[in-house]
Amino acid sequence: MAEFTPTPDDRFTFGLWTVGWQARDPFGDATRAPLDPVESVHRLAELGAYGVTFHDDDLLAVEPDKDTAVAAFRKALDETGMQVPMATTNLFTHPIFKDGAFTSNDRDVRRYALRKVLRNLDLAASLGARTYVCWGGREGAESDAAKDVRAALGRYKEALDLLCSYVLDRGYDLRFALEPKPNEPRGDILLPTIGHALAFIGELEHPEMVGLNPEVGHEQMAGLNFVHGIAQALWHGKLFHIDLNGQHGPKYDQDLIFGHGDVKSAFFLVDLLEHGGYDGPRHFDYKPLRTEDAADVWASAAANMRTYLILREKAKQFRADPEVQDALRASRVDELAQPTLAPGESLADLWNDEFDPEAAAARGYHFTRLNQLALEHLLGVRG
Ligand code: DIG
Ligand code: MN
Ligand code: MN
Repeated sequence: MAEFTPTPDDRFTFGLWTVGWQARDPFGDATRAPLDPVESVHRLAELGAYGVTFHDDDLLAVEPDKDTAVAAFRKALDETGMQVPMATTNLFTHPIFKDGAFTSNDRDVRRYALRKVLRNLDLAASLGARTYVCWGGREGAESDAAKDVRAALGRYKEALDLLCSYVLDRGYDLRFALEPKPNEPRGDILLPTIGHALAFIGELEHPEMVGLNPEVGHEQMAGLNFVHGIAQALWHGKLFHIDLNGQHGPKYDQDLIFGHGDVKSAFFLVDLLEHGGYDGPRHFDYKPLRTEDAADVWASAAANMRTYLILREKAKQFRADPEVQDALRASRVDELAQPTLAPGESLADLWNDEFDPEAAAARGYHFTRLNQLALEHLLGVRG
């Protein structure tokens, strides 16, 4: 029986804000006490994690003095060997950001937001982070009268261009990863999906320095197929990081434990990540359920990693199953990788096909058998 105990080699990482979420929501107060980031580093290391990620403000959860908090954080990282592959800025909690940060109508707020990010870029680089996430949770509006979206995108571009030039000037080994989300906390958020963010990146001064940090639940909130979104991000070479969690379709952002939402999508996501050329951390951005106590929080962190490892093993068995390989061939899945025109073929050649459209139309693709095999691997009755 495969072992599902995580080790740092699995490169699982967690945001400090996940296990540290006090479970305050729009309809209720916190159900858990503040959590010291130092304890999170040690506990996650004990559970087999590879690293942690943070917003600037997360470090101040229990220690208001920044130098003291950062020193304690560094000490915990040194003691555990935990890495910090990614960092980000909290541009959404403080009331100053109520109309956004980079795209607030208030120019002074936009300038303050840039200073807040610049300060944390220095800290992120000093901790060895390679990816810097920008989630524009407050960049948006509740009314189409309130936001000139063309102007907002201009300010968004201005901010990213400035931040990229700062990283280049400082010689930091850092890239930016935009995190799309369609709504919540704003009525509509700018750059709502992977597609919007990819189009935006193409307009930047340094597009090679900007990629994506897609989150499972955010695309699914918009009713989109997350596996397709990740495949397109990979195809563009823009999957710089990923936020793994669970979601039950188009509703509020649930940030469930990975696999605790659409588990079939999670299975195919792990299959893609493990065989599709993503070599970044497997990062969890989830919220322990508000119903849980402190001990349950650590059980929830372990559940993310264990579920990923179980799905990784099932995906491996799925791909190794001779019947699956036969079904993939019968469904001509591999034929899609074959260019439609042969090397050196001209359009003139295209007209020379001997082809019977009616016969082709009558052919079946046998996807039912393939999908049933996948489901049976997932349900544990094969492999
Ligand atoms: C929410 O999905 C966002 C924030 O938690 C954070 O800025 C980002 C980092 O992954 N995800
Ligand atoms: Mn989310
Ligand atoms: Mn996220």
